[in-house]
Amino acid sequence: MKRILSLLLAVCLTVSLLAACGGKGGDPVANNKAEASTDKYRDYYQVWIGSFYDSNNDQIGDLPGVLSKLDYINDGDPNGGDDLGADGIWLSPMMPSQSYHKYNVRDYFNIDPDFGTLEDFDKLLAECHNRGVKVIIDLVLNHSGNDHEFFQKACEELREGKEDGYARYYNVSKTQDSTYNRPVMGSDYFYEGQFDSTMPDWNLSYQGTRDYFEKVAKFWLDKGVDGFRLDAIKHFKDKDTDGVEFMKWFYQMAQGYNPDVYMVGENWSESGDIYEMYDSGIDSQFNFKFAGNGGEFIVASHGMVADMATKLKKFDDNIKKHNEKAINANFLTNHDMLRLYNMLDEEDYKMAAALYMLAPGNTFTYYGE
Ligand SMILES: [Ca+2]
Ligand SMILES: [Ca+2]
Ligand SMILES: [Ca+2]
Repeated sequence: MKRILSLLLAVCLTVSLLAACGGKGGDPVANNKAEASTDKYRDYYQVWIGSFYDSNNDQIGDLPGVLSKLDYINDGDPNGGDDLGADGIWLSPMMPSQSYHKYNVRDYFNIDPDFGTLEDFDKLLAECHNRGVKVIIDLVLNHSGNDHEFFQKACEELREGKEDGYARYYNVSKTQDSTYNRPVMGSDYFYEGQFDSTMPDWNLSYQGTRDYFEKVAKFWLDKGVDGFRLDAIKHFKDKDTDGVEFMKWFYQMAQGYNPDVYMVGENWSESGDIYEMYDSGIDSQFNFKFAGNGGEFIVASHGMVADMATKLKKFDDNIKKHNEKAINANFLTNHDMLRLYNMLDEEDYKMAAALYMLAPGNTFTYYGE
C-alpha cells in the first residue's frame, strides 16, 4: 500500500510539475481528449510487423495480422473495451527489401511480399481511419538498398567510368575515405554507406533524388498515410546540405500534399543536434536522452521524479525555441534497444511507463512493452 501511495504521490507531483492538470481538479485528461482528433497529439503504438502477428502461418508477421489484431490496439470505442486505446500506429518498414528489418529498401512503391500486398495495406489503413487511428509509416531517406534499381544502374555505369548518370543519386568518389568507405566492385570508385554495404547513402543534394522522393511521398500520402517516421535523420547532412535544409525541403514538400502531415525523426544524437533539426519545421524527434535503461525516465522511476520533471521542462522549452509547434516524442524502448521489462523491478517499470505517458508530447510504445 505504501508503495502504491508513493507511486500516486510521485505521479501527481510530476503531473502538477508538468502543468498537465495544474489546479483544475477533476479528471486531468478530460480536457485533452476533446482535442485529440484535430491536433497532432497522439499515443502511438509501434508495430514491428514481422513479429507482431502472423495471419497465414509462414512464421512471419504481416499486415493482415495487424488488421486482425486491431481491436487490441484500438477497438474504435473511445469509451469502452479493454483495448490499449492507442490513437496512432507507427508501422515499421514494410517496403520490399532483402533483410528482415527492411531498412534497405529495394522498391519505395510497394509492400514486401513477406508482409502482404498494397491491397492489404489499403484495408488496414481504411480500418485504422474508421477507428480514428492515424497511421505513420517508416520511411528511409538516408539510404536505399544496394539492390535498388538506381544503385544497380549506378554501379554498372561506374564500372564503365560514367559518373554523370545514375551515380548522381548516390555519393561516390575515386578517393576512399571515411565518407566514401565502400568499394564499387569492378570499378575505381567508392560509395558512401554509413550503416553497411547493403545501404548506400542517397545523395540528398541532387535534385533528381529529391524529385524521386517527392514521387514517393506523394504516392503514400495519396493513399492516405498520415505521416512518416523518418529513419536516421542525423545522417541527412550531405555535400550541399546541412541536413536541416534537406529536412525542411522534405517537410514542406509533403505539406503541399497533406497540410496536416505528421513527421517524427530518429535523431539518435545529443541535444544540440536535435534542437537544430527542429529548425526544419519537423513536428517531433524521438527523445533518446530520456529513453532506455539509464535514461531519465528509468532514473526517475527509482525516485528522482522532480529532477526528471525539471529536465523535461527545460528540454521542452528548448525544442520550442527552435519550433514553437514542436511536440516531444517520448518512449521507453524501440526495436533498436533492449526490452526493459526483464531488467527492472516491476514497480519501477510501471512507474517509468507512467512517467513517459504523462510527459508533455506524444508517446511511442513499442509493441510488447
Ligand atoms: Ca505471415
Ligand atoms: Ca476502446
Ligand atoms: Ca547520408
